[in-house]
Amino acid sequence: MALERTFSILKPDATERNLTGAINDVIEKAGLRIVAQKRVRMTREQAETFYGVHRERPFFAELVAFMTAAPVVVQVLEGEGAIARYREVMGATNPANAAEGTIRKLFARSVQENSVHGSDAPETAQVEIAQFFAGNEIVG
Ligand code: RTP
Ligand code: MG
Repeated sequence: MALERTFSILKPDATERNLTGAINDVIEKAGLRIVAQKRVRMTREQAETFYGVHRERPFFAELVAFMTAAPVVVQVLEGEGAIARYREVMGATNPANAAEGTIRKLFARSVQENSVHGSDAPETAQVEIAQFFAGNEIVG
């Protein structure tokens, strides 16, 4: 499998509870390397762009409000098959369905406040990374 990069967000429910170190520990123990990381407060415009694919969904307004309510930590993760690997480590979107040992099983509060985001495909990973990081901010 090829070395790959994925985009990750430690969401407001995670930063609020001071869980960024605990989540990074799970990420690193899973064999993913954090090659870029910064703490930001997402603007409404950034959140609306980021979740543009969900614009017509009933939870969109609430999701944007949640994502902008407190700081997030945005990251680029690198590893063999990093996109699929991170989705596996995150667990199901709804923590009630997440497997034991996954980040969402361990930490998520609800289907919305589910602690982390991870890209779902190479194309989205590329777009999402470029929304938050310049090339020289990623050090592999
Ligand atoms: P993500 O994009 O954050 O990695 O999560 P995902 O692929 O597992 O979930 P997705 O379907 O893309 O939904 C994006 C985020 O929207 C919130 N959500 N709320 N209230 C709801 O029914 C609902 N469904 C999704 C979650 O924060 C989810 O991660
Ligand atoms: Mg998604």
